[in-house]
Amino acid sequence: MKFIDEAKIEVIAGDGGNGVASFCREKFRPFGGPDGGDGGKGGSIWVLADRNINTLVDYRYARLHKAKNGENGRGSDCYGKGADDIELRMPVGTLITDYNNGEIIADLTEHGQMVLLAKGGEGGWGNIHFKSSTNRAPRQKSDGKEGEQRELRLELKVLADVGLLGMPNAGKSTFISAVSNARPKVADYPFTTLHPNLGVVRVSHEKSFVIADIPGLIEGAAEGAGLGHQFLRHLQRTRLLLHIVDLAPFEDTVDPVKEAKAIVKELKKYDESLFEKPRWLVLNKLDVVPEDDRKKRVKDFVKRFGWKGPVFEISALTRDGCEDLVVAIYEYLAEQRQQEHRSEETQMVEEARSITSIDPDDPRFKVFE
Ligand SMILES: Nc1nc2c(ncn2[C@@H]2O[C@H](COP(=O)(O)OP(=O)(O)OP(=O)(O)O)[C@@H](O)[C@H]2O)c(=O)[nH]1
Ligand SMILES: [Mg+2]
Repeated sequence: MKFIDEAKIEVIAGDGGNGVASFCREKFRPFGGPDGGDGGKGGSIWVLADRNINTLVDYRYARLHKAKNGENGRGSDCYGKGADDIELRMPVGTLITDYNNGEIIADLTEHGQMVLLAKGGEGGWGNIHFKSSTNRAPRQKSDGKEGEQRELRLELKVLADVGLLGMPNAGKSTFISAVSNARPKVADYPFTTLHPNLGVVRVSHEKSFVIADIPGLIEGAAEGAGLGHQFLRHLQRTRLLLHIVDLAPFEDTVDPVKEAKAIVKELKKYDESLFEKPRWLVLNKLDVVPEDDRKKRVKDFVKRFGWKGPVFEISALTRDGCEDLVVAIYEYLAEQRQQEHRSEETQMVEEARSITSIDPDDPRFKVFE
């Protein structure tokens, strides 16, 4: 499932500093001449594509990006200091267009790609530049140029990193509402969620991931019970599944272990590769379980479910335990991504090593004549 992550930002480059008209006034140098320095350049704003960032969520919070102005020049041949450039890091895949006329400014397709978004103004000239044989004491100087400014639209097609899986009423939508910007409907009847929802989870500055909430599954979904199981296809490209379980069902007759096993069975029926996908167990609604009973109930569940993987205990309603879970997910995803890059790099190195002699017909080489 793809959705468009969007943001609108404004970039304002710095103005150039003004040049200055000044003359050398030193003892024993009666005709010292002009010595007014140039203004420094204003800071420019660049974008840098970074594969370690995967959403635009930070740009929805920080909308205005302004670089500093260059310093004005001074006398005694002092040039004004140029202002530093600003580098905005955005995910690979971001399309940047001018908000007002739709012109494409940058299409970030590769890690490390850098594009200028707003150019800083040039510094003005001091009067030393205007000296000539006919005008030895120029009073001219020029002012710095204005920096560019632009309103930009950022767009990124994102895929969900994490998928939620569980029975109706398990608290999937409550969880995604607690941790992300998504606000799906939450209600105490089954099948409240009829369409998948995506939410961006912001862990900290420049750290975020995308989570997908899908309709609940029930036993027999493969045969069409409930809403069926076709929604599971939305989880196919995720990296991690969270199996959310209601540990405190309203009715005593409901056994959470039996329900959890039914979900896993449906998952396997739908697609073996989805079943093999990394999956974490998230026991929800712990706020309803009396505190002195929690440990025992969790232990009993894990044992009867025969679960060996990671287990998290949360209350999506009070948000207890949600933060720890979110941080653990982020760390897991970051580690996965790094491993992928590492293996990509190893593959490239191996490929390079496998080239023992240069064949001019090999399309990997460009022959310059
Ligand atoms: N006490 C308590 N109630 C919760 C918790 N999480 C969810 N609920 C309640 O459980 C009910 C179902 O929550 P939803 O988030 O709609 O569940 P869902 O899994 O999205 O359900 P479907 O969309 O029908 O599949 C709502 O009444 C929620 O308020 C929790 O941690 N504690
Ligand atoms: Mg729901």
